[in-house]
Amino acid sequence: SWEYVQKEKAPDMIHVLQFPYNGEPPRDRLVETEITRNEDFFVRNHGGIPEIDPAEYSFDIDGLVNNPKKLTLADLQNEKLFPRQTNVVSLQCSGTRRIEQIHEYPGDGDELINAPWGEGAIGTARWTGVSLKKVIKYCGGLKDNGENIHLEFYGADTYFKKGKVYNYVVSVPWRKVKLNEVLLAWEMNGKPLPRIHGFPLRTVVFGYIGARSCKWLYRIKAIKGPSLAPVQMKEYLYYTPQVGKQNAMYSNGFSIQDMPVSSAIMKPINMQQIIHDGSIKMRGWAYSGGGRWPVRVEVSGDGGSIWYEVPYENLSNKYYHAWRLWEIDLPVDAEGWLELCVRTWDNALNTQPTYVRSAWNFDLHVTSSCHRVKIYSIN
Ligand code: MTE
Ligand code: MO
Repeated sequence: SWEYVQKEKAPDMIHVLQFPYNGEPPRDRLVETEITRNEDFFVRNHGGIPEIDPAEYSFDIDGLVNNPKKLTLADLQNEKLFPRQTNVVSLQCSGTRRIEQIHEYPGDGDELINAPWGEGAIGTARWTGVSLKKVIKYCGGLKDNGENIHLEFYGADTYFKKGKVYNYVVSVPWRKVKLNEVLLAWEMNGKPLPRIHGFPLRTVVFGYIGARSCKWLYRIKAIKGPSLAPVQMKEYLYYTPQVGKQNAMYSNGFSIQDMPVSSAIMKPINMQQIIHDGSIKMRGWAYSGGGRWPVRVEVSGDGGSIWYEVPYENLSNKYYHAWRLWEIDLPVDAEGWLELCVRTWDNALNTQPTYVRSAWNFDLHVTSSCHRVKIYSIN
């Protein structure tokens, strides 16, 4: 992997895990641009990076489709067969901000796979490809009218867990695909997908956790119900607070699909000393999954007693499936240690839990509580 990290990623990526490679960009740079540069986009891998020769490449669509097919990239890119689609979509790993849960609940989670992410396991790109719905149609549609059918995605990478080797396999329900919200993408921001992001082809599932956006795609299988593969069944689960490491059963976990509303302060950063004249510039991102979008971002300089609304014109463009960047000059009189925080409301008027411990999931996925940073104010 290291070769591709050096070739395709910015030199100052924060290496969250060395192998499998997991990395996120420096906080300030991530919120400089609404569309994340490819070299700054976070990387989440379970295993190595497969080397696929695009000339040899094809992928299979089989299972409960009427006419199973093998397609090449040239087939997908043939505009007589499939209309091309480009969407601005954020991908967010459900592990974003896990480091806060690790601090709150030391010992929880799966130390083999849970990378200690900060606020940078999210990024936004302009993805180009074809809608999976159109490809299914080209295969004569689904059997049984698509009733309870999931599309299972196979990635060409392999990973180890507890001494066994697995392929990366996940699934999404047909009702998601039907909305044209699952793209088979070969371009990221107008360039071929970088190797590290799934070259030559990946799925991009809008508004779902990043895990369903399968890189290095080589097979799509239509099946009844969700995939039984371990990534789908045993990872990315949300448990009730009564469930801990000792009594967890995978069947008690809720399989996370839509991301909830969340946000983060990317500037200033934790423990920073700030000399100012009565206001502190704050910047960050706000995002909601499931086709919802941020409509109100509020910040506080006193840990959440008094909230200031970020002026609406200080939110970046609205898309249905992407983050909005925000900035505000927060009025601050106080000197000394202060807790800055942010919370976001989406268009369904969902907002964020107050504290990390307001929403405990021992599996350490989804840390969507108000994001807090401590700063030292000198006025
Ligand atoms: N696809 C394959 N084949 N293997 C993986 O390890 N990781 C998933 C998903 N797709 C993964 C994968 C996870 S958990 C996330 S969050 C996203 O890819 C991250 O996409 P990125 O690395 O392009 O940012
Ligand atoms: Mo992820």
